[in-house]
Amino acid sequence: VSTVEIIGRSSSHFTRLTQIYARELEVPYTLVPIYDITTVDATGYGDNPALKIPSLRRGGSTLFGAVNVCRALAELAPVAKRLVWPEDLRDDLSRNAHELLWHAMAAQVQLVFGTVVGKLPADNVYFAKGRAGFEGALGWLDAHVSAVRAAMPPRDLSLFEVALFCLMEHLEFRESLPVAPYPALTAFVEEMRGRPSSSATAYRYDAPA
Ligand SMILES: N[C@@H](CCC(=O)N[C@@H](CS)C(=O)NCC(=O)O)C(=O)O
Repeated sequence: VSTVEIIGRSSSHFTRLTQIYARELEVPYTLVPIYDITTVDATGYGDNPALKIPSLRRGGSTLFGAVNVCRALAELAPVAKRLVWPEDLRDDLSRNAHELLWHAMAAQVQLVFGTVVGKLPADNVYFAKGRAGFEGALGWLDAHVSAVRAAMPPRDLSLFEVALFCLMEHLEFRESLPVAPYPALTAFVEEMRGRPSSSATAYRYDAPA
């Protein structure tokens, strides 16, 4: 398998999702860091016109977005793993769980980009409502995470679990929301933390050499 490039940041939860997939699926990769997340030049984002990370570059082609990247990594994987994708789970509970998880992933970006990077006031209705919905989604996930996981077939990896892990550790890394109100989610994080793919991708800020 030839080495692929993941364009992203070591401090990004969407990027970490793809890095954990690459490691678990034994696809060699190099992380091409983007140092300035405020730049509006698409070149730095692997030419993603939406100015978002991550992207995957392989074989002269570029793929945008974390879920796309995970799917492509699964196709490149030299090993057979049991993978669970959102479309494998068809009950309302599982579908709601994915909806709220993707919402929370995006809400974390909104909160951090707006109030930390953009230094905008957190009490503005845009962030106050964003935060309330974010907390609502996390509360729902905390109440249902056990049932959602119990409904999944035997697996080595699921997009839901890896993304949830990346999100929860990011809350602590960025100190955006306290994790204490979500005991089931913090217990889940402890379980996932032991994987070599988790420790190898711990959040940090990339710095130019
Ligand atoms: N739809 C994208 C969203 C990714 C995303 O929001 N990435 C964040 C970093 S974790 C980002 O690009 N933030 C910069 C910005 O929002 O301007 C995906 O699924 O990969």
